[in-house]
Amino acid sequence: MSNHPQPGTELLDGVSGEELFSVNMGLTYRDFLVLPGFIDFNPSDVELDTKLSKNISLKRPLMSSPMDTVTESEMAIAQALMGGIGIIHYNNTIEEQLEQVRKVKRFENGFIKDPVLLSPEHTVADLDDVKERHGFSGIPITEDGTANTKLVGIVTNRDVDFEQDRSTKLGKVMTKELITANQGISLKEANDILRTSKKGKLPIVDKQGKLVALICRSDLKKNKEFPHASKDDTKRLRVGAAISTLPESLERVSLLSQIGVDVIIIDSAQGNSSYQIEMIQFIKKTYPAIDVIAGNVVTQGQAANLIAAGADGLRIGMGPGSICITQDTMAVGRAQATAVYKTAHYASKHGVPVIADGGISNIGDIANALAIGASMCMMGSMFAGTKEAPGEYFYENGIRLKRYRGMASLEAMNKGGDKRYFSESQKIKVAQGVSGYVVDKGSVLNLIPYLVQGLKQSFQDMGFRNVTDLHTALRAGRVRFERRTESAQAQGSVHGLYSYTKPSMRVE
Ligand code: CPR
Repeated sequence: MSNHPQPGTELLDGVSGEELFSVNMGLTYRDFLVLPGFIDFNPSDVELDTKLSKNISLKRPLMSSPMDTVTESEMAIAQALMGGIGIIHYNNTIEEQLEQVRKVKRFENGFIKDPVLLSPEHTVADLDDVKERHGFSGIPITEDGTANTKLVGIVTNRDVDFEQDRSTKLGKVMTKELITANQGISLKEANDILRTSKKGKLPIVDKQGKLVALICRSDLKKNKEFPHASKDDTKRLRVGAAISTLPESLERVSLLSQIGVDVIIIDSAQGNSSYQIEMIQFIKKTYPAIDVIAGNVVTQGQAANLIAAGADGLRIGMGPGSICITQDTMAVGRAQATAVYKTAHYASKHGVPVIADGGISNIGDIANALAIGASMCMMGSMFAGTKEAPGEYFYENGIRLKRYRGMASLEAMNKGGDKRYFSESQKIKVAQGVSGYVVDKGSVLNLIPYLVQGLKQSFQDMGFRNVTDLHTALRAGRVRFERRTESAQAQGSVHGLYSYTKPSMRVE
């Protein structure tokens, strides 16, 4: 640290955060750069530990947005395994949201907790259908095709490959002599059984013979270790859930608290409201063990109200989202870098971490957000289009795509997503976002390590080994910035080439 020029010395170059954001003009992440510092460590020495909220620390400053095309259980599991967190959206019924949270809390690495099931009454054609939709065979058969009844068999390709009549009932062809294991078995023990039995699948059953999980031989090779996984005190993965300020949220929070949700995000486009203040106070009083992240806000005044009400974290952003037309439609909002700096500056004095939410499309944006005071980066479009995002892939002009939509796009609002926009269920709905498509980005389990490696290299260039040092230096005026003119921005991007290949975010 002593190798950074100190304020007041001749070598001090660039401007401090305070000077950068003192102009009366909104800045975005592209409008400035961090000046390089001194390197005396490797990227692998960089620690990205950070705070999500007053009481929750995470190993990675990355999280996925509560949007119905971004975060359901599969995404939240992947985010938590990689050291961040996913926030389950609320564009669903209370029961549906609870089920998503439950799936994350019940997750155990290597154990499939809700396998596809069929009953003896289903036909070989039904099995073909499952294979086509999910891409796997080897389906456990229970008495009624649900997890509520006993396991009675298993059907694999070998049982049906030569079956001419696809209307044959599975009860006739399934294998009934099963090798099973009892609930409570460790992954290692289960793997040993699979290896010696040479079976493809190992059903795990409870005392009543009901199926509680399945282990697949094909997953054995894929089972990775996740040393940075975000876990609660009882070693379950962490997960958050979004709620609105509408009255139905009282029931949502009560049920979410019972199943162990780690954090609640009150999801409003403009969070500085009496509704939100009352909601924060209610949750903090009734469920003190749950951290509440409030927002969204972009000014210090807004932040002050929510912090005074008891918020454990703040979500920052009004209008920077990739799918968002709020600023055009409402003429209210703030350029995102200015919003993050100003609110983080205020919130840090109260020990409240802030989340930079929206408008992040590359590693540099993440690095900039952290450099100006954010403790976490929330992303929608970055994680949309991954394997773990809800929705099916489809092809357009030979390109593999998935849907990604704003929560106040007309499409999402018609499904209930307007809860964050105070629309009072009016008949006339004003869209604040759009619906579109993003390209296939592969798995989050590959994308996040790519983002993390890039971020560590960025920290090395800045000359900081961790987020705490970076934030301490920011407050002391030791992180030095420089504004970028439009021509500097053009020069900083690829230019002057006839053609080139853009690096892909799809990491295999
Ligand atoms: P990107 O990461 O895609 O740029 O932005 C995601 C963020 O956009 C979300 O976390 C949320 O705060 C915000 N958002 C979602 N739907 C929106 C609509 Cl319709 N309008 C404005 N902001 C939206």
